[in-house]
Amino acid sequence: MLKRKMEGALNEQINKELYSAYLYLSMSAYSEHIGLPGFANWFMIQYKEEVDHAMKIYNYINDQGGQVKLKAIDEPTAEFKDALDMFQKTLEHEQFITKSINELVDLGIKEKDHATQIFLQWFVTEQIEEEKNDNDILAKLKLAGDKGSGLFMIDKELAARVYTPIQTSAE
Ligand code: OFO
Repeated sequence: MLKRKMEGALNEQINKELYSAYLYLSMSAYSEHIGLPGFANWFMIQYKEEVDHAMKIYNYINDQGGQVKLKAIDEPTAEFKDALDMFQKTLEHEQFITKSINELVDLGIKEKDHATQIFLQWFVTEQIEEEKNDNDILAKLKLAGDKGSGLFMIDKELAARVYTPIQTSAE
């Protein structure tokens, strides 16, 4: 059974995950537009993963007898300077999501909601991986350069990323 406050906070998180999806879809479109198909692939997979994150919370709210309430999703920016700018914005956004997940855990502790605390552990771990991936790609972009052959190599590497659906329900 979900308490009102936690239900509201989880619904907010669904909105943040769907905004994340929308932001990365916008980056995928921009990458396509500037001729970087590997980056477009990477961000398209990121988009799908964010939808999975939203659905994981959506299913949890339902499983716990709560009510999912969807809110409007903000418009993401469509303008980026270059590949480096996209990944700087990606890392910044993921740091914001990490903060948001940590606040949810804090609320779980305050409300003595053990089930939600355990549920959120998956997201705590996921955020470590997300930030690490973004930092790794940012480091490569800074090292190899975000132009010419360096950028071409990174684009080829990002083209190899494959989407693996995450488990979004308890069963
Ligand atoms: Fe990018 O992890 Fe969800 O938002």
